[in-house]
Amino acid sequence: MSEAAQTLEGWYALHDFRTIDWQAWKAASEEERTQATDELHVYLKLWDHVNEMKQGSTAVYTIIGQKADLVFMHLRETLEELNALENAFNKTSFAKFTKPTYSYVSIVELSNYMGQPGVDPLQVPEVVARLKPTLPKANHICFYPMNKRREGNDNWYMLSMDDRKAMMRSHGLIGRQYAGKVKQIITGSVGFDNWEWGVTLFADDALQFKKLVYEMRFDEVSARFGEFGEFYVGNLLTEAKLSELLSV
Ligand code: 76R
Repeated sequence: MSEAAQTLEGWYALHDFRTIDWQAWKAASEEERTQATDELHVYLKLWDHVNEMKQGSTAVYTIIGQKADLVFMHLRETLEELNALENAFNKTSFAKFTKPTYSYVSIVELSNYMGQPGVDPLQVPEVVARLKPTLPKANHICFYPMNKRREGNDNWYMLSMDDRKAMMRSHGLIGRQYAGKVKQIITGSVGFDNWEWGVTLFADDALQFKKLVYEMRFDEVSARFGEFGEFYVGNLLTEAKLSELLSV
């Protein structure tokens, strides 16, 4: 049996994708719409407060294309909290005008492939900060789930630790060239959801998602072992953009 990578886990993650039922929204009375919008604002404020208190973090983006209209990405200490906030949102009068389209359950994960021998990662402040990150207010988000292949000679899980380390080093070196342009949050989802990882990227310039993901396709770990789910790309939903979005 090959050696499992050691992983560190941080906050649990829920990516909650919704579409807006525009027909119902347009058919609703002005009063109903105002109440729904006000309730949504209350939740956005509440989530901002959670961010400020560093008890979790929530990002809200609009999604381009027909897979969804909105994503709420929530990071919290426990699955109970994620479940509670999902249910609380579902009970709002705004939720009545949305339909769930996709969700993803995972946990912020760092693996030890790039770790320094003899250093306890939990004593490194940058590592601890990355496990419980405040989600950035970048202009754009990109999310997709992925697996590492397990087929014939391309079985990631049968490779030695040294081989995997070498490939992850090359992966990390490509990633580092995008430092300052793309922020990645890797969430592990083995045992929680249908894929092995969620990849969430944030950038001010959405084109950098394409550049980074494309460059990685040529790198062995993605070229041989990467299997990908559906891609979602979105724009930051600010308070001003929300009013614009919901005005009919
Ligand atoms: O954590 C670190 O920054 C150390 C290096 C590193 C690890 C261990 C790293 C760096 N990643 C790691 C793990 Mn990554 N990453 C992806 C994708 O589309 C694709 O081809 C793959 C999707 C992107 C775009 C990306 C970006 N990474 C992982 C893992 C877990 C693997 C395992 O445990 O087997 C996955 C699934 C994964 C996938 N990676 C980086 C990036 C970027 C931008 C970096 C540099 C981060 C930085 O230095 O700030």
